[in-house]
Amino acid sequence: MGFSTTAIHAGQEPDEATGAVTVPIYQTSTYAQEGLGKNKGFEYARTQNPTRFAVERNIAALEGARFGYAFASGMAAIDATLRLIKGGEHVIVSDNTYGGTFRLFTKILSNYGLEFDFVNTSDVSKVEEKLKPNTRMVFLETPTNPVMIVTDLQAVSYVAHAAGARVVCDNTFMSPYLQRPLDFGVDIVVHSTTKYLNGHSDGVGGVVVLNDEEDANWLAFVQNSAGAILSPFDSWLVLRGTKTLALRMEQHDRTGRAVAAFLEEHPAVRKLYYPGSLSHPQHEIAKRQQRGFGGMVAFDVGSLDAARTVFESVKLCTLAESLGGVETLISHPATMTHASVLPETRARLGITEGLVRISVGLEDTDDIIADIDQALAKIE
Ligand code: P1T
Repeated sequence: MGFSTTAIHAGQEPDEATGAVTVPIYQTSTYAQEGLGKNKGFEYARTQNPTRFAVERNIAALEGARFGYAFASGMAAIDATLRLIKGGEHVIVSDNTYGGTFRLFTKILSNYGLEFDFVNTSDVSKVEEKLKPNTRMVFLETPTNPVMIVTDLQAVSYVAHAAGARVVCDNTFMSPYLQRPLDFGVDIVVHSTTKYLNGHSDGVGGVVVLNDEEDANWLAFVQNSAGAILSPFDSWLVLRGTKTLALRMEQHDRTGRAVAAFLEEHPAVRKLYYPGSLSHPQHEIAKRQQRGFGGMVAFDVGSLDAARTVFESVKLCTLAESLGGVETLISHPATMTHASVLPETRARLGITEGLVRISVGLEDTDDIIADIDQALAKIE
């Protein structure tokens, strides 16, 4: 079956009781039981909820996975995934990730004996160098937030598996329409559903999908025991979102290409970060493992003053954190999403004070470009 057919139908049968074609929002905390130990498979809503089950099955199908677990946020999904690692074990992480991921690993999980090494995973030899006998996970983001570094999923999976480590990929920037990491040997995919999967900037959520049954059972246990579940309403919003995922991603991708081409030629733009550009260092890898390049584009205008001018001059683009929604959002990684990353790391990665990130929305392409054009023209 094709992607959109799966998106519209997987995990969703017409409601048995009424025939409702849309999975209802089962807004209940508990379920009546017929007798002790006699129930319909639903006991308590932290453990089981039909709306959440539907979105979990839906996203698992889109990623080509057997199991899926939905959480209250992308960070909750990542936190649950790291519960596969025990104190004394080692994790290799892409050195540019969403700032919140870096913060969770370095400020919280490292207090519990988990050991982290951050490397540029676009260079597979750097991953190999850091592998140790106690390495149990390689955590990738590709393309990375916000400087769009691309990691070769197949090459890293190969070396990690040879060393007995699982590979996790945060696929938030691509969505399963543009990239399916499990097809390249990755073991576990995480998403912030807050972004493209929901797609409308109206819900926070996260999901983990995977094939390994033992790891899946542990994640289900963590989901129920720690309890950071996705609510029925938010599950329903994500289900509504994935139905149009293919159409939305096609348009995000089209406009992303046009915006990047415009920026690449603009004299005020010192550097462009976009894997679709022929000058991107991992352009060929991106072409091989992605169906397109998506709607995320970052560019450097050289100084905080210039960036501020852009933020204060845009009229259509909205200055805000987050991405992947229908409206174009523009943000300043250095002070917003990546404020918790050490200044020297930010400098090394290119997250300068002049870096601007755009999540191109679904407005008309010409309107988005015209807005950025008039804002860039205000830079002195
Ligand atoms: O915000 P939350 O749903 O908890 O997701 C966290 C997260 C995880 N992974 C990636 C790649 C992300 O980009 C995010 C959240 N990112 C933003 C809020 C942002 O503006 O980049």
